[in-house]
Amino acid sequence: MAIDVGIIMGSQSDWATMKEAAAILEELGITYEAKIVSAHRTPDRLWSYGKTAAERGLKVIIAGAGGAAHLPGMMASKTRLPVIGVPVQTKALSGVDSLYSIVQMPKGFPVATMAIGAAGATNAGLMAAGILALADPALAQRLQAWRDALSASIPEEPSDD
Ligand code: RP5
Repeated sequence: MAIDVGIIMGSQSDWATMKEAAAILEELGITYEAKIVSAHRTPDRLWSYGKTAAERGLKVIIAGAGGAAHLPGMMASKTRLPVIGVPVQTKALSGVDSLYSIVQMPKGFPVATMAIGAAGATNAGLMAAGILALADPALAQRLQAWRDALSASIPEEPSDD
């Protein structure tokens, strides 16, 4: 089966965050793979992943990393596929370090940068879904239904419970 989304992360420790992206992709019926690809610890793996991503048929890459989070930007430099960056929350600087490392890309090599942490990972999955839905009407319907259900779950009045 063709895999549409590549979820990559700098470390095993990022999976607790990045699995939120995997969960939403699964919920929406989107195929994905999840790999540990570190810009600093496995640079050759990063290079070959980026070099082959498009020819392997991936359509979107979600890249999460923390601290000196160079993985999303380096991946964007190596593939023309859209790269969505997730700043992982860190202990030392709460993920602001990750955010700053990912967001401020030079002109020409964009990374679509999400919020810090789990919300960012979920939104990365939803952003990937939105991109894929442009060419997949059935997925567009599933995504719309997901959004409608979320809206319907929000009460109009606050409660003490
Ligand atoms: C980054 O360093 C990873 O993305 C991770 O968020 C952070 C810490 O990695 P570990 O020391 O937990 O492996 O490269």
